[in-house]
Amino acid sequence: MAKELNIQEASICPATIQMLEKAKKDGVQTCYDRANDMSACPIGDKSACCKNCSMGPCRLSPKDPYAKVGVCGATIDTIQARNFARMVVAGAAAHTDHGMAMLDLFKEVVHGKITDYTIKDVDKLKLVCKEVGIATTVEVDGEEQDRDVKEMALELAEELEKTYTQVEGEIPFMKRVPEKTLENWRELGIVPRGAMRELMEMMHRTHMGVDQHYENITKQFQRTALSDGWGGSMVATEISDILYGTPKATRGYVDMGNLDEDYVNVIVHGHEPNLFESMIDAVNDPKLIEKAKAAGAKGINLGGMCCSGAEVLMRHGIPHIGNFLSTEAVIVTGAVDAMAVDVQCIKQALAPLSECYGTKFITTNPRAHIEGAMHIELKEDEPRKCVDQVVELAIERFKNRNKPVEIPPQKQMSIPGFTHEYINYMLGGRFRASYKPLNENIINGRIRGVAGVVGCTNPRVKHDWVHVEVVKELIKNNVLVVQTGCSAISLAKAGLMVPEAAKYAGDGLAEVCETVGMPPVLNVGSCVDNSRILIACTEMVRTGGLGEKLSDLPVAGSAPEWMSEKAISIGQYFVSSGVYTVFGATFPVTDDTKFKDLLFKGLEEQHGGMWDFAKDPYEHAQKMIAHIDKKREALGIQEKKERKLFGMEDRRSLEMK
Ligand code: SF4
Ligand code: MSK
Repeated sequence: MAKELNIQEASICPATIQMLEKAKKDGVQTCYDRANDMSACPIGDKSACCKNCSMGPCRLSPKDPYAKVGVCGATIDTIQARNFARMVVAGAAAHTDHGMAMLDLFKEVVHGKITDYTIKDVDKLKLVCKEVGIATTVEVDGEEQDRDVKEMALELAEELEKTYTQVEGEIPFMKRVPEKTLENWRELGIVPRGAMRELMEMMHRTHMGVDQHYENITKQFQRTALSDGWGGSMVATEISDILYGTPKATRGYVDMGNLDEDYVNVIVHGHEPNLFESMIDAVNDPKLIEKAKAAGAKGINLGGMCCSGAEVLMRHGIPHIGNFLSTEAVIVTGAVDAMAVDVQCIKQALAPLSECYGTKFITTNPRAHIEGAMHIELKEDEPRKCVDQVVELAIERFKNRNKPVEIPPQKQMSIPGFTHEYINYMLGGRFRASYKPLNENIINGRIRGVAGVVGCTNPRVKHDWVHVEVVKELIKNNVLVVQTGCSAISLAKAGLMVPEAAKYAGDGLAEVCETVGMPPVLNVGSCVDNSRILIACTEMVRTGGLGEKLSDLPVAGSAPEWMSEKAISIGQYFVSSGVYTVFGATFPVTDDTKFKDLLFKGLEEQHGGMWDFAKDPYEHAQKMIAHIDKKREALGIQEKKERKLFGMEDRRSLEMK
């Protein structure tokens, strides 16, 4: 007999709660019910089992971890290090494959073989070229001139391909890493050579009977994670900006109230921006709008979910309908006429659930089919074939809607789009773009430090609640928060991504926000855009006054409700970059083991970053604040100095960079 789900305790999102009540009445299940019915396996939860060969599977006791070993003799430290490494590999592979697909697309666009997408942001192209050492100008008759865009783009594509395929050397974006941090990685032997090589070697080393020392396994999974953060993910972000434009602060609405019963509602869910960019063209096509009107609709309404949604929310202001734990609830509204998905974080349950509500559920990526879903492949040389068909199916479903529609009213305004480039501009203006005001305000103590709060939502904890409480506690204590992914959507729904939310911040942070006109919680995009946080941290080091290494900065990372292997890879590349990182919900290691000690203590000696865990949001935030204070102390800036706020005058007086 299934346990009764306490819906009011499952989430703090009113729209999701309303839909969970409706699901109950409709007799359908969601991940909340399934998590409620099925307890997590206590051995798997602590990574104390191994099924790497058929002499096992072997289960060790998480309560008495050194009591026994696997059939081959593998200890708890080896087993959990291998399991952790494989999570890093899966997460890093997801980002890397996404990045490589973006690079393939970029090459085809530059060669003119794909014409539906173009290079939209030439400035960004030049900036990335410069960062990896590619010339952007050429001397003609003694005069310096801009280089041909196609020529530059091809050279950049060739250079960035090394991120994936290089077998020896350092990946191109190592040129961005602060010198002292890079020196440290070189000494430790964790500079990534090329993502494919790191992923392959990691899988080899976790095979039965290969690498059986947790410290050596840890070294390789750090290298693998760095090939994601400073490689696969970073390339995905930069190429997306070059092709589709670098986001700037913009107005964008979130939550289920953005669905409209009178319109044909189309949702895009997944991670790669191509599907969404083409869908924007389709829903704005007058012919398709006419068809929708002929079917009795007022028009076509487009919304996003998960990271596909997060990207277009900040790039185009397209509404975001719900984060990972709301994706089923969105279908339960009965208002979704079609949902097109590509890769990552798409619950298999969406297919049968869509069938219950008559929603057309369409997979579009050759790498991700789902049993029960219709598959219409998005071919990048003719993307409109796929997206137009999705819209036609949505119109057909609208015409034949035969289920009651119930749309929760919640609709919240937010200001996303705080990319590194925009922060630079926001703080210093067009001609004096600079991080100097940010560093100054950290040094004078108005801003205590910066926290990256990211990651998924997970039905094992109260949906959105941990994210919101962690962030509120941080800003109350003058910590500026930057966010990505589903976590950003939790805070946007809670109304903290508007300048008026400065009222929740401590006095110092509130004054800076009011002076600059920014929210205390900044949305920087999707999961792969965590690379933007690395770039922002690098810029803080470059600007000066806050140390020489990334680990000197008064910053901390957090994923309060994480669930995916990608989150482990992200957490690891932050830790290996020198950032203290706290996870909530659960942590996949056994307590009182040497491996846990290494992750939670030993790594700090190597490069300044380490893992931590706190389920309680207030403890979680306080741990981050304590770390930030420790770094301030080490920098000698812990004493609050006379405040210095940067107004227009100050900005004008800043030296040109
Ligand atoms: Fe058991 Fe060792 Fe095989 Fe793992 S590799 S299943 S610990 S025998
Ligand atoms: S979508 S990885 S649930 S953040 Fe990127 Fe959200 Fe986590 Fe997926």
